[in-house]
Amino acid sequence: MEKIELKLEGMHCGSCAIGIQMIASALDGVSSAQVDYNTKKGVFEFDSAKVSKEKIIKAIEELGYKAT
Ligand SMILES: [Cu+2]
Repeated sequence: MEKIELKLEGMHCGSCAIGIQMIASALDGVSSAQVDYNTKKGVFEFDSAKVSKEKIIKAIEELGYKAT
């Protein structure tokens, strides 16, 4: 299991954070997603055999946020 922390840009309220959490946890291979609106950071745990960091970032960017 791998863990990454991403800096998230473009969130403007708590439900943005929940939306990112939901889309990330819906990805196959992602076991946990914790997004904090106040710190603008998200911590994602995933199985690197099933999903990549790039794929998680892409899913977040498709929602209209920037993840680095
Ligand atoms: Cu929002």
